[in-house]
Amino acid sequence: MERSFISELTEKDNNKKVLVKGWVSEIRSLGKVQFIVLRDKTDSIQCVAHKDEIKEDIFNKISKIPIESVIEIEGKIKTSKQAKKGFEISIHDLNVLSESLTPLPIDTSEKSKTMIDKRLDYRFLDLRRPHISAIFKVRSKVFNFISNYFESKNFVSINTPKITAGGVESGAEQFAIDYFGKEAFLAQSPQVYKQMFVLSGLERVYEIGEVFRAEKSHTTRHLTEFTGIDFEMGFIKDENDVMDIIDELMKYVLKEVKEKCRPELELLNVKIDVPKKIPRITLDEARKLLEKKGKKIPEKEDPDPEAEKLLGEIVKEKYDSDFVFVTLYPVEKRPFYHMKPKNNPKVTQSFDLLYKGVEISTGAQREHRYEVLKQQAKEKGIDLDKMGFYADIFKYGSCPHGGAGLGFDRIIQRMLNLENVREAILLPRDPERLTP
Ligand code: AMO
Repeated sequence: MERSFISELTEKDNNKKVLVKGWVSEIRSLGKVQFIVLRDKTDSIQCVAHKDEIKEDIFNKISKIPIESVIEIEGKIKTSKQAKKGFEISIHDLNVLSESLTPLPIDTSEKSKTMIDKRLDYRFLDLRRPHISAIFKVRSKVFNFISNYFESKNFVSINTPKITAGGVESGAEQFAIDYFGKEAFLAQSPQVYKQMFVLSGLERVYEIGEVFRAEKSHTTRHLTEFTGIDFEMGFIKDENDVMDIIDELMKYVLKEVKEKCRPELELLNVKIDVPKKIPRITLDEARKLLEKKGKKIPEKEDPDPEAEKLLGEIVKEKYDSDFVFVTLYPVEKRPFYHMKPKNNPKVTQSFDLLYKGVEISTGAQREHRYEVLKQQAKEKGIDLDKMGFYADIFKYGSCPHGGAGLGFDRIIQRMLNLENVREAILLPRDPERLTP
């Protein structure tokens, strides 16, 4: 007999013979009747064994099966008013494929109160809980929606090296590694490469890949290895073209999640709001809005996480949007490769995107004119010509361009209202965690 997945079974299958396989969530023995709650990757179902209807040895072994053992059950679908689904499986035969050890190192029931650190130590068991695996089913779908979006807009998918000789972001954030006796670094952004391949003539590129940051941050937003969604596009008018893409991307992704991840959203008790248009406010305007609510941001400072959270709330009330673009960050706070507007050399044509009060993206129009870029680098104490191939890419025909990087893990965290970004990634890496 072919295996059925639990979610495929319906009341209409009454009396149909089925074979199901999965993990044991629960066993209840009530004398002459015993219940097994069996779980596969799709759902759970109650299976029932009546002492006088099955072989004695099968009936007797049920109460001894440890929770989380893997079993297969052959039986018949029977409608039942008491069963949660309105039907159950009446067991004819049962086979234990692998007995679980006891006790389990963590509680795998939905009521589990195990702390996140212990859960991450046993992540493979943590995912036995349907509302935890639901996070990763949504994440997988979102990954596809994002690729679909970029493909539909004629972006070319690229894969760039993660072992590098150095990047263009702040050097302090790089992990140094020993590369056959030479010093190398794990890429802390595909920035140089995405610009390189726009200027190669591909014009529009994107990459969804690992990004490494040697930041000793113990926050709910920071990882040392995260998944970045980076894109870059040529022949833009200005940074608004980049924001237009993100605006459309986020709306598309949220609409798709809302439609295609219904069971997971229900399990996670998450409601998705798709914004009409993501508002764009300048950093100066953001400062004023925050000040009105009693939060003053010093002139030379960026909003801190607390201010970003408050700004998220202000924007939700004012524009009914979970998102907001904050634009025109000061030159001091941005890397040398951001373009400056003609009429204001103190700021950059850059933006951050906040989602429910947390930064999920940074982007900008880039300076593509070699001489200007060289000057801007110099102002930050960097010699562009010492940056090797990065300087070269601007010398042989370079078009106006811009792009952004989005944090995939943070997007999932904000979307699903998870407390910590570590909940949104299977195996997080942070300053304290290198295993499993
Ligand atoms: P930035 O450094 O702002 O920009 O990174 C882009 C986005 O990546 C996410 N992010 C993180 N997520 C988890 N843990 C971290 N430690 C972490 N650091 C960053 C955030 C952030 O918005 N080259 C530019 C992008 C560009 O201009 O195209 C860059 O890397 O969501």
